[in-house]
Amino acid sequence: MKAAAVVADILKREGVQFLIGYPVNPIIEAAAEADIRTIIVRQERTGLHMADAVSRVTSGERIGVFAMQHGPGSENSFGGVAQAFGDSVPIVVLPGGYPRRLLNIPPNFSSFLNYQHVTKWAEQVILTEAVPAAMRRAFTQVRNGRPRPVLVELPYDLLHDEVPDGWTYTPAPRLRTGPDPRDVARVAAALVAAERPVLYAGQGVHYARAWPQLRELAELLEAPVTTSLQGKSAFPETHPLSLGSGGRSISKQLHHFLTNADLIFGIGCSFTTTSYGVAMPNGVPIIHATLDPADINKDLPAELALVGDAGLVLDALLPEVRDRLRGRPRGRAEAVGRQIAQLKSEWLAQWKPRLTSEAKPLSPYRVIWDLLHTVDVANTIITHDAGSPRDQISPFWEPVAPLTYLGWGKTTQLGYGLGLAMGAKLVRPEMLCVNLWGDAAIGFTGMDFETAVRERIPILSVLLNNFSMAIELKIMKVATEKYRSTDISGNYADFARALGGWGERVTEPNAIVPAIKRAIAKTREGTPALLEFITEQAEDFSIFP
Ligand SMILES: Cc1ncc(C[n+]2csc(CCOP(=O)(O)OP(=O)(O)O)c2C)c(N)n1
Ligand SMILES: [Mg+2]
Repeated sequence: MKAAAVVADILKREGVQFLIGYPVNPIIEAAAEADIRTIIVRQERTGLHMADAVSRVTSGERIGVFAMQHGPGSENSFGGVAQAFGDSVPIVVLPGGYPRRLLNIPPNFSSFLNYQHVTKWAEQVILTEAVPAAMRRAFTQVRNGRPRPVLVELPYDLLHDEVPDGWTYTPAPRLRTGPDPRDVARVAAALVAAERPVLYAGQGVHYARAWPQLRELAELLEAPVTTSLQGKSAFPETHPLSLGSGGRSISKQLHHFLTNADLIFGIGCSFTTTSYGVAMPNGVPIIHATLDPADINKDLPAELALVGDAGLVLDALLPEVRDRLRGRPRGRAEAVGRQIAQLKSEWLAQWKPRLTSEAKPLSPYRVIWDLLHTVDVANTIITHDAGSPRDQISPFWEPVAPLTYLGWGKTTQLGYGLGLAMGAKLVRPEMLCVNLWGDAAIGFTGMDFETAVRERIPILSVLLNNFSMAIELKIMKVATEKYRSTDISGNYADFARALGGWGERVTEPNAIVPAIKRAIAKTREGTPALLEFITEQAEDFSIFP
């Protein structure tokens, strides 16, 4: 067998159903021959974002794979891999390489060298007989430990050469590690002793599918729960103990409970310092449970720590906590729930004028509020984009089911949301998959709306067009006044229609809901839809200094 066919065969054995890619890479042709659906994008970055969503939405049960050509293909893919690295998403990246006689000669781009900093594992294969072992290493790395991209660079000429007979391949296992029982006992004691603990869930809970255990722990401790943006939807935000998610903008109840906490328990999170995560208050002791020991004491010192898969950590903690409580709830839940409800209603009352505004241009908050109350939230997967849309939606969207909000932001590439929604739709075709973005964001990856049309991936794209990079207005005052440097323009409803999708421009407040309903109906017929809402250049966010 030729090396390209061996790679395709291995992908199939690893359960890969779609190969997302951009030519030229002989693996694409070999995958099609092996009946793996090939999906061709308009630029590499979106394809990587789609592969990223395949892994995210399946908790890493299925791994997103992307293949591209050597040189320009690999050079142009950097953003997509870097985003997956920043947000710790396990994907397999298969760049072609220059033919071996030219492989490491400048100025030829070396994926092996250039991707070192944004992958957890990168390999360059130069012998056909080494292909199966390289793929085994890549899949073992991507399935285990800290989720992050892995890369195997396969030179163009090598992919056309024969792999000697006799090669074998066994799919890589997914192995979990558990915490030290002595530390589990210490953590359980500290959690039970705390008067005002707050649980903070990261995406480790999603990858471990440890949602029931998280909920059980919260209910046992009668403690409020928040999440990182990446962990959003790990806990139902309609639950009486939910504080909503962390992010740049947050709810009043989250701000209040975090500030007044006497202990914060982070589970499946990195506690990385970021502008797009809620900051932990100074001086409050932290217990840090995470898969990756490299995160312990990294940005924040931990009073106690547990290293292990979030599911195994919670499985170990639950009986220890239960023992210490001796089966007797302490009767805190009602008071905590009441206080959350009180703060939440004050907060929503404060935002109500924005959320239900009749103004024109539209309030972006009104669009989000109407969207939230028109879709079937439990059967919708939504993602934000970089810019104001992220900070406008994340505190107000209340997911009720796991992995129905794809949150991100350790790095924040404009245009990421489109590929995420498309990748989500590939693996969850029964769900309404939505990306919410601004008019700067669509400038980066908008052309791949054509991919959604051509490849029959009927997503709903919600665009807030304020003809501006509004989030930059405050920091680009002179450039805006003198040179209109934050202005942008475009008619994106026309653009969507020109690419073969459904497109509507909405300017009236009472037209928002009917347009959403028509667009959802179009997605059900198999047509991707783009709703372009003409919005004001809002600069208000639910931010607590
Ligand atoms: C690739 C990339 N370049 C630059 C940025 C910095 N950036 C963040 S948001 C933004 C402008 C966002 O404008 P838009 O999408 O229209 O949203 P708005 O704030 O206007 O609602 C910029 C330039 C980024 N996140 N990603
Ligand atoms: Mg804008």
